[in-house]
Amino acid sequence: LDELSASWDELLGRFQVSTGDGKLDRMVNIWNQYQCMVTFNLSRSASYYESGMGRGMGFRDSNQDLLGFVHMIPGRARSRILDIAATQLPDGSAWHQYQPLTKKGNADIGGGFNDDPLWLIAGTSAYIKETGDTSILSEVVTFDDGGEGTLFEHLTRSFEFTVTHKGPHGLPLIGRADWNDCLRLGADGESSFVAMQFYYAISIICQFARCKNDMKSSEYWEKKLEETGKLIQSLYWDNDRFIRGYTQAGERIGAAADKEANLWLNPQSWAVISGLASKEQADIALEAVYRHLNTEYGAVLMNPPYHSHAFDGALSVIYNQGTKENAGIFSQSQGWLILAEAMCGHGEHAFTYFMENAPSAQNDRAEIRRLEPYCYGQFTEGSASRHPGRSHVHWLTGTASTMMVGCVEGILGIRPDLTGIRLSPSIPQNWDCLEIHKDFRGKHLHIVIQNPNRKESGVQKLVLNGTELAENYIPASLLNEKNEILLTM
Ligand code: IFM
Repeated sequence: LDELSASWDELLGRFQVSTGDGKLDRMVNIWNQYQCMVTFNLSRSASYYESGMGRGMGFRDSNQDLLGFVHMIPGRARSRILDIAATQLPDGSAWHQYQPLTKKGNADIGGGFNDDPLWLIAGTSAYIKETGDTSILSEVVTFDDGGEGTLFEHLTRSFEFTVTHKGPHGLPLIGRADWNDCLRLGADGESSFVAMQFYYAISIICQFARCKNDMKSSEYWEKKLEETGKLIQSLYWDNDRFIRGYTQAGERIGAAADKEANLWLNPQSWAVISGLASKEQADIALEAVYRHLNTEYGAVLMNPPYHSHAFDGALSVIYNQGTKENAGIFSQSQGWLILAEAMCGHGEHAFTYFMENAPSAQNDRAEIRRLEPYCYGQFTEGSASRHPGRSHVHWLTGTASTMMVGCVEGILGIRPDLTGIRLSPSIPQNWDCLEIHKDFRGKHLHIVIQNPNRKESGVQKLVLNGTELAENYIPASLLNEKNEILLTM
């Protein structure tokens, strides 16, 4: 028992925070990390929900599960990325799921979810940013047909797949569906979620080019980013919100004038996360979310729910209003929302969203939530349901990972990039001091954040091992074995 306890102390000790808020600390320090380990190990596969070949490790899911786990055991995240890449099809597309035992794509489930390939870029980028290990890009990995190429080649094919699968407006096709399994826009349907992932992928390539000091390539990719951004903006921004997509028939989904589902959560948060939204758009879109989607248990996935005006591909209409993808509070999306709010410097909102949905904040309403007060479930019933606040599908969700990123990179503002780490906390104003311990690329960081003027974001001063830095960024090359970091907001 002592050994077991010591091994968890060591694992969880790689990231610890003390904010003064016990509910947040308990989630981030213990239970969230524990659930990250569970989802990393089991994905949505070898769980109580296992049903033979009908399920496997999700291509998208497993990439997402990495994001909150990579700091714990980077070596395992590395092998997982290579395993996932080995199931990729030669045209860059992906089987939607693969079997954990054979590590082969599951043909019974098939492929065609066009968000899948782009998650490989996001997963790999998160691994490299945390570890600095670019050697992973040179690893040779097979494709599903037995051909092979470096991981970098796999990422290129993910990218090329999107480039060669665009719809009538020149925006990425959704394929069978995107992150939202219930959204079927048809063969020519285009998804703003995939478009934003695509924009994000190009921005990652830009960062790689800049980091290599490859000015020519960096200029090329910056131009691509700008062109793509303009196109997405012109077709998906609708006054105070980003719409969800275009159906095959050219119908806009998620526009303000729609009778149902006229505001969707994910395009608003992803517009910020991807870097697409201007500061003004981000503030407006997030305010719309707060006004129209937020509830005391978190923000619903879209509103109003589908009932009488669902288009043909709106599969979520089969769910009761306020549940699952039909205006339920999808837990994973709360993490993205927290991250987006924090990236905009809205510490109060970021923390409010965290508390509304945090398992540790539900102890006094367990009879409503009906889920263990330490783990996330897939969704909580929204305001349109007769049981608002009731939660479902415990453990089997990518939420722990997304929430870990929302809290650590978002609220606490610890944002590693290719060459170092940016510190940009976005916290509630009543926090006056917090302390973080983090292992980073084999070194230890002890970060103290002081907030004497009760700000929700903004950095006044950053001192690394006694030396004041020019901005809120620490180049990895300046780090010692042990580092004392003092940030003043
Ligand atoms: O994104 C999916 C996930 O892959 C499986 N569960 C439902 C989510 C939203 O549709």
